[in-house]
Amino acid sequence: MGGSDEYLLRENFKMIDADNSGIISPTELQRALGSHGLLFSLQTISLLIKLHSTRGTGTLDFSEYVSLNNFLEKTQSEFAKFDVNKDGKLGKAEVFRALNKRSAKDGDKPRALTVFRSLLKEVALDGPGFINNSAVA
Ligand SMILES: [Ca+2]
Repeated sequence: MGGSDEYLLRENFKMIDADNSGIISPTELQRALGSHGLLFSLQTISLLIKLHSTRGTGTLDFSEYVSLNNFLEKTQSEFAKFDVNKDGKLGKAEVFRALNKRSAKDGDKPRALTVFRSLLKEVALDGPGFINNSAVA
């Protein structure tokens, strides 16, 4: 990660941290992702946070946010690979294929897989799609 990336990440962190508390709460993260068209339930948001919160508080400090951001970028590029008809959304068949492929991967933590599944289900079946390149950054 270069210096300017860290600068951008810090700016993003500040924007998401709406009440300037220095940590990102589940509702702050939900609102931030929602403003990019990524509408997740608080339940999925909490799973996402739990997966990356090394302090186990249910909130994200800056370094935990960086880890979440990397996860989302990786997930997004994986989603894009499964978007076979390139319509920017994952249909049910594409989701099914994605889940099967991911399940077969070695070394995947069960918790990461659970979160990946929740994300896929929500964006693919209810949401507007996850493939917009500007969605995460
Ligand atoms: Ca906050």
